[in-house]
Amino acid sequence: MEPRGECILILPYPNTKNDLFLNNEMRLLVKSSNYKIMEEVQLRINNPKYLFSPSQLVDLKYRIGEQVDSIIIVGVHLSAKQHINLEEKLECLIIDKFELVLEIFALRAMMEEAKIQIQLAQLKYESPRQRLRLMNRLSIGGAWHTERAGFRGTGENPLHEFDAGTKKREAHLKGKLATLKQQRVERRLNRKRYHHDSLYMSIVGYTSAGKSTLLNALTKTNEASVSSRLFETLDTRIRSFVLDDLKIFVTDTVGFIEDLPTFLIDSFRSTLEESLAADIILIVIDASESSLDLILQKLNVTINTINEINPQNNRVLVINKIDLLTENELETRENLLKKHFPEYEIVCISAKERIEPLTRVIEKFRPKKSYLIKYTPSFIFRSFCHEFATVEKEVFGDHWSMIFSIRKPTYGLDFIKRKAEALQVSIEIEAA
Ligand SMILES: Nc1nc2c(ncn2[C@@H]2O[C@H](COP(=O)(O)OP(=O)(O)OP(=O)(O)O)[C@@H](O)[C@H]2O)c(=O)[nH]1
Ligand SMILES: [Mg+2]
Repeated sequence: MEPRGECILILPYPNTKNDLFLNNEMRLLVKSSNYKIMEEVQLRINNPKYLFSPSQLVDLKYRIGEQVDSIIIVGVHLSAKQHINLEEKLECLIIDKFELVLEIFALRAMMEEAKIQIQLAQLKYESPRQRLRLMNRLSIGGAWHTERAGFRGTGENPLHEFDAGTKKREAHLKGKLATLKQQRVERRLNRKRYHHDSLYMSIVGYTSAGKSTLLNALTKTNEASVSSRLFETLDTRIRSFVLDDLKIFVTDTVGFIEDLPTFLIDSFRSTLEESLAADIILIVIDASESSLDLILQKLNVTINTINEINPQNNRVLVINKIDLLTENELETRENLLKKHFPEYEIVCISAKERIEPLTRVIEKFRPKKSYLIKYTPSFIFRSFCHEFATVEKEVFGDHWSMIFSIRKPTYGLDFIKRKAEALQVSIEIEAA
């Protein structure tokens, strides 16, 4: 990707460990969006109107100098008012954390639905700022002046026109999204109709945890784009693969980050909701993070986000990138996660080198199929069936019968038939 320009990065002066973490993440975000950081400045946030004190602003202005195309990236979320105030004081382009994330999202989205979701989020972000700029140009300074005499009811008020334009555009984008959502729901229903006995899985996790690498490993392709840049994946594409005779559909999802704007999550809510309505959620963790705290922090961000959308589903914690760990490091990390999340199934893999432990876990979630079996009375055959399958109901008469369920019918039914033959028990089996 082409470099997008040079910038001065302003980060809040860190007071806590979390501030350090957020600042670091901000640097990665800037890198991922291809701005070149010319200078990094750490400042104290101590002014609600301009964020920074007058003397800090003077200093900043001095650093920018005469460069008209300067870009300042601020590593926090700015309110619309703060944004415009800073823009006017420093007379240059100011980009805050929201805007940067939106820019990255806009660059990476490939599918139409994601593109429109981002346009909607951009509209929600941009319109209050545009409105303020317009108000300043009209020198009316405050919202209460918008109804002043001369404008009222004439339809000439530029602010009214602006608001109407924004509403119209929002309605247009929402309409497009509704159509695309409908098409997606229809596709899903069709898929469920034709593949009702398949397994549906979704891969979630912090950005760069290795979700797309895992998707490629499971489907034995290289279709999903993999990169160390943040937010590489934005489109929730569905792919399928076969494990023994079980067809599995799997979706890769947008990665999460700490502090992701809620309106962005809202924009992606319907696609996320659909992905998270899966039979299994694989929560991928980058186990090679520099500290245990960081692993837990990133995992909590993921779990909190998915809890908000769908708190009930089978979850597997997938400890990834174990090829980068020593045995001791892996043991410590695994024990830590077991202690914090005793209710989750945990599995350790390297999406790059070895995913077999995960396929074994997926087997446990293979949907069961039910069958009715009638057989000539035999205690030995009956106890074999009890051991081999889950017996749901039994009836005893001239013939004995039971309804049982198994996970691997192709293999399981054949095994039961062979056992009956060996015991000279005559049987009839049909789907229940
Ligand atoms: N050593 C090692 N690197 C891995 C492994 N899995 C993924 N990676 C690397 O981690 C980086 C991120 O991988 P991705 O698969 O793009 O991560 P992601 O979770 O899809 O990221 P986003 O789409 O940005 O949310 C890439 O550089 C991968 O090559 C692994 O098991 N071992
Ligand atoms: Mg990805």
